[in-house]
Amino acid sequence: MKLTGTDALLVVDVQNDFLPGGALAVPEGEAVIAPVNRLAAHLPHLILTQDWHPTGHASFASCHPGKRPFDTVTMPYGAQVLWPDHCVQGTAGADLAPGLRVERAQMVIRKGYHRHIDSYSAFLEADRRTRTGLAGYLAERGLTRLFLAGLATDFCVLWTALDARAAGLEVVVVEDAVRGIDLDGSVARAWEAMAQAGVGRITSAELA
Ligand code: VGL
Ligand code: ZN
Repeated sequence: MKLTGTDALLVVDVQNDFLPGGALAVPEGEAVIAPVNRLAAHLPHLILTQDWHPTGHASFASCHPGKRPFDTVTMPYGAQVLWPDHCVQGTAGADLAPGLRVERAQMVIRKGYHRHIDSYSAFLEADRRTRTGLAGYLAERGLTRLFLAGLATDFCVLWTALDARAAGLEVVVVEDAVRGIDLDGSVARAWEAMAQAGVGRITSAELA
């Protein structure tokens, strides 16, 4: 696929807590690192996200007496899956994976830092009102097509892809550079929802 100066690679949440041994390990999460590194060296623009929660974040099961990780609760903004404590600001689990070669990154968007609001999407938090600033950044820089890689396919990649489409961007997910958590078929549903929204799919070999 031919790339242009308005293309960016967005690497979602490739952080220690989402890798084997981490607090919320995504199956085969480490497999995204090699393709991400190849793409990161190749795409004209590189943007990263980091899940970045304060201690006691409302998405943590530990903050909901009687609840366990992967239970669902109702928050003021709707349903919320509860997670093990993960990606706490300033901890090793929140660090980018040590094998990532992303020195070229021009922007790092942190999300999920409001104690009472989760944010899977890199654009819009779970209240669907609070903006991260990423849409404005992309607009100011004239970046109109996003290639998505990272973790997890069925949560942060999915929501980021859908919100990017809603913001009028072209979106292509690099299928071998993402992995999912997969709660009750959520990975298959994520691919369907992204296809419905006009999100493209490509392999890293077609790009770099
Ligand atoms: C994520 C669950 C909780 C993700 C972040 O990066 O997909 N999933 N926080
Ligand atoms: Zn999180």
